[in-house]
Amino acid sequence: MKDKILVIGANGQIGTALIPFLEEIYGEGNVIASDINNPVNYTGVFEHLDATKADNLSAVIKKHDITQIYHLAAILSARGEADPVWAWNINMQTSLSVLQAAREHKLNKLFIPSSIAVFGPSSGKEMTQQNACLEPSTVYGVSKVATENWCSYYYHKYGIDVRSLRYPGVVSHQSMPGGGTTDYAVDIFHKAINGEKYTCYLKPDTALPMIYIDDALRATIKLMEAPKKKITVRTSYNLAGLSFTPDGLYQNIKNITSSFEMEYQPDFRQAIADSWPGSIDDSIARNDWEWQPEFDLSRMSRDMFFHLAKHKAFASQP
Ligand code: AKB
Repeated sequence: MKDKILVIGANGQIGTALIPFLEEIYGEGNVIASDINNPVNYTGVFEHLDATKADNLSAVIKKHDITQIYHLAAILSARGEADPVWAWNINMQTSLSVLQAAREHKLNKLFIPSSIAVFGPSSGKEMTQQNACLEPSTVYGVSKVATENWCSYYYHKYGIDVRSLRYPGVVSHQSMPGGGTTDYAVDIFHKAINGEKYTCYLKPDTALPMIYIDDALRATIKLMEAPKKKITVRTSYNLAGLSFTPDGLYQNIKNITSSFEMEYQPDFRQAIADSWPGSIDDSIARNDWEWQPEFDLSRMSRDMFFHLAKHKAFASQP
């Protein structure tokens, strides 16, 4: 039987890019997109779903004979700080609904991502290890530490094959991120392509772990398709793409469009960024399922420009 995949949070930054990728692998009719908001341009099968409601989730699973779920909905680091209890409730209720549904409906596999936000000041700043101390500074990070442990619990207690990656900041052209601390690395390209000045909310020398969307999607599928015996981490795998600072990215973009200007006005997100690592040791992912990123800073910047220029030309067509 072919797998039928439900993507929760399909309108978000990763969901928007992942769905066409999954459709290529599993076939269009076998990927069901779902989100709490209706999609703008999506023409495939879509379910309006509030994943905090376990009954609604169960109904969608039954209706489409779902065998796998990619649960991508979450309140991210910066947005979560405005209302920590609300962010905790959404992040935990959705993750627990998905884990419980996997058990009830005997799903084959689950993907529930984590984030570099699980790390905090005590985790170590450079080449942060898989088993570093997890004392995060944001409610998003706290909810992801808890979710990682629930994933491990469901695997060991109930045999649910749930897999996870600690995503760094994702840089993508398909849609805008929302509510993260790493969002500047996407916003900056939109300003540059429109010939506008960018005001960065982080200091110029703030190094953060990032990953280009093509690498993030490849890592996700590689993890999900790896044989079960290769998966040695049942909380969440450290994952690295590249690391850069706002100034490094600015200089790189200036090589493509020399008139681009940027200024700095750090805000509350600086403290979040300062609590995170500057780089990640992902050697366990490299050993277990042969992970290897392909995009460095200049390749990523050129690819972002290429795609955003295409979107812009398309949008301005009569
Ligand atoms: C955020 O900035 O909150 C996210 C993340 C690193 O998980 N992009």
